[in-house]
Amino acid sequence: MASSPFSSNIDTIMTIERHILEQQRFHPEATGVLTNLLYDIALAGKMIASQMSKAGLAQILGKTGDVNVQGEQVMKLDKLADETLYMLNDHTGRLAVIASEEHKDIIPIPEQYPTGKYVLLYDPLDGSSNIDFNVGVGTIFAIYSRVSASGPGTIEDCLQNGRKMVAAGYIVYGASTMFVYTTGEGVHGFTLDPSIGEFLLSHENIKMPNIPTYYSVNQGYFNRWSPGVQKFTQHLQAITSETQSISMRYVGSLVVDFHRTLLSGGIFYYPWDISKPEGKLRLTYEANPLAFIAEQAGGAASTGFEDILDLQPRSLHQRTPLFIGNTDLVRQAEEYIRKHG
Ligand code: AHM
Ligand code: MG
Repeated sequence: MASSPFSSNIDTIMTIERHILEQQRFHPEATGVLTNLLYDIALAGKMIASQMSKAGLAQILGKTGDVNVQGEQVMKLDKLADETLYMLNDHTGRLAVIASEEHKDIIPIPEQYPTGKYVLLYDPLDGSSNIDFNVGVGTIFAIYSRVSASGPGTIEDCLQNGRKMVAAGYIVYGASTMFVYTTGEGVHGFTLDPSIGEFLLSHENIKMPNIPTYYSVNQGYFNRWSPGVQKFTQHLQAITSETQSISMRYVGSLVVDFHRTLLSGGIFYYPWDISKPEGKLRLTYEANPLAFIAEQAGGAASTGFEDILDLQPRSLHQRTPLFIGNTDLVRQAEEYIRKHG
């Protein structure tokens, strides 16, 4: 192999584009369509991040809250994130169909554009109730291969078992913007360098630490939980000893709470309760993609009874309880629930 004529370390900078391309080499049969699809999502992430950074300004500049200084409509950020993801993906010929938290039904590819072999599901702006308080939010996505033969994609394309997922990821819009994804070859994280407008590899092959640091749950609902969930929570509180402590953090944005759990070890859970018998979080575009990432990072994700990825989705916006994080803790939660309900 010819050696580089340069002595600087510039060729060690791993952009997201280069990384996705290198991952593609693990799959000799790959045609590059998935690579480009992931890159389009990363581009959407950059565009959404740019709007997010102006979040507070939209209202100030718009005065009425409806129209900004350029005379454009001021769009709510979750709608804007939804449209950005759609606009970057509707015409590329890579997708058969799209589904979004913001739309009741599946979103077809417009007739004038070709359909492709992949299916994209997303929550465009998870945790959007936090935006007004300048707290981190994010985009979550899942990608499948279509099961329908050709033409417009169908609801069956969107309701596939999580184990069929081809790729999953999320983008966190926080103190910095991060893109985290898996194609089943480990979990990789990139941080947006705003000075060059590019995601650079910052967290390679993420593995969830085995020693848990935090548990994360909305403990305000404690009295609504089942005895098993209550006892599991009390067990977590009792772990704190002189040698080990497990602290509590809860942001209220699933994607941010999960991101912290992934990097620090621990467990996030949003169980069912007496007012939400199905749980709150959505299976197809929240729990499933994060479950794929958790498993790839050595963790687990469960409903409290079975693995999230084993569920067969019945509807687009189906809710599910979610326990996600270190495998030991997820299995302990299942054990408490099995014993105490
Ligand atoms: P949303 O889809 O309306 O944003 O709700 C999902 C969010 C998750 O990001 C978060 O984990 C959860 O709702 C917080 O709910 P709660 O306020 O009940 O703790
Ligand atoms: Mg959400």
